[in-house]
Amino acid sequence: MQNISLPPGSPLLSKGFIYGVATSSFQIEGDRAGRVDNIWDTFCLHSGAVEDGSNGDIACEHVKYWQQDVEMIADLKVDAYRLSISWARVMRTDGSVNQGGLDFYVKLVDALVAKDIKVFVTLYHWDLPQSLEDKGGWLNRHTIDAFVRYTTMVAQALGDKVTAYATLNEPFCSAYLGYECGIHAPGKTGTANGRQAAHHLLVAHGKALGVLRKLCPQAKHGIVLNFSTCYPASECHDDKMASVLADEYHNQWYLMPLMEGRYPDVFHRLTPEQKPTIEPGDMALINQPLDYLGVNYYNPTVYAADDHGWFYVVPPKDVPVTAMGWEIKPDAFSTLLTDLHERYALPPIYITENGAAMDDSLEKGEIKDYSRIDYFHTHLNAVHHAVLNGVDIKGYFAWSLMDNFEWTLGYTKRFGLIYVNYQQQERILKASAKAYRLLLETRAQ
Ligand code: IFM
Repeated sequence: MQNISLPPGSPLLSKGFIYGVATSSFQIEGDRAGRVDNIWDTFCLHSGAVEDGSNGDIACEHVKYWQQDVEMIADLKVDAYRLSISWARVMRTDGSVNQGGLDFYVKLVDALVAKDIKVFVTLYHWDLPQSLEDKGGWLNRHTIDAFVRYTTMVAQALGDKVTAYATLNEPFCSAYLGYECGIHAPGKTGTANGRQAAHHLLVAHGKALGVLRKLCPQAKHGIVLNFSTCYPASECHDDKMASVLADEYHNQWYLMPLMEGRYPDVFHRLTPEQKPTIEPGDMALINQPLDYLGVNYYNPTVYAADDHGWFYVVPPKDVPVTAMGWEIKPDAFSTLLTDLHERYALPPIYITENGAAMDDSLEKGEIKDYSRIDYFHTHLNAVHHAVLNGVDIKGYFAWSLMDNFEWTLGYTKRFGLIYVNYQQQERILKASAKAYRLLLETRAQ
């Protein structure tokens, strides 16, 4: 497929629907010297932690090339750009502000606004300062206070120039991958750790929300969660139960406390040692009104029951997959959105991430990533169907603006609309970037 199209008259073609591209600080910025250490710097040093042994020291050198990157974003004709702030660039180890770091984001936001590009800022996209991790990181309640101080610094500097703030990106990844399975930074393990980190992250979200509302009253405030639609491996009762449990443990664990002030029923399956410590007032702090919910979706997951009444993942077999090995199933995206809408009284939704890593090849200066175009086409049409089902979706951000550091997979996977030649730091528009731009240009004016 060489084009992205939507049915004529689709709400996704209307003037108010926002299209954007997204990135995160650690994945693109480089300029290691301009900030203090964070947990990903440390994690990347562990042998075997990152597939190609790489790190974020250089990445896309966005701090150096930010002006050129802003031109590139504008050239895509997007309405909005979603970026994250590096906590370790803004706050020094002693807790004081790093003015140079903060000024970088002020200049970046000003340049985007001057080009009429709406700015969506995420405060925490997994890159906790190492000095805080040294004191226990998200297992230590004091990290919540540090997050509030950091949020205050950013909110005072950027204020209402930002269209929308998100406190956290994908707390599932920070808590489960980082503190429960240990495959992400900081590499801690254990159910108790994972659940406690998740709880502290959600409380940090709640406290930061209050600060944002006070300091940036005109901006919208929300949080970004990732979801994977859960399917049973078979029609048998145990597998069906397994997929329900997995959904509660990985998806609803984050959304239900935000929407209803309680954890899902799977909470009661945990032993007393595994349950997080919840202080009086915590659930009310988490359960505050949101202006929007950011939804990140890439793929569904299939689950089967194990012998202990728990669940395990059944890897995709004989189905289309991306270069990540993630199943491509656009109808699972509409199902997810419609299902969330039916379960909860949700605020408006922005699709804050959706996209695919594909095996791109640069031939004669061109990247004909037609499989990525197909992914965007089918997934945007899935969003269209969800809107027709009554889901209030206000916008869509493609992940990602450009190829970047894909965490434990280093630079081996490419998610960008724009190809990055890391040696020369050259940016080349892929066919998918041109198709995305064409879709945006053909919208109602
Ligand atoms: O690259 C990540 C991003 O940082 C968070 N969401 C998923 C993307 C693809 O894995």
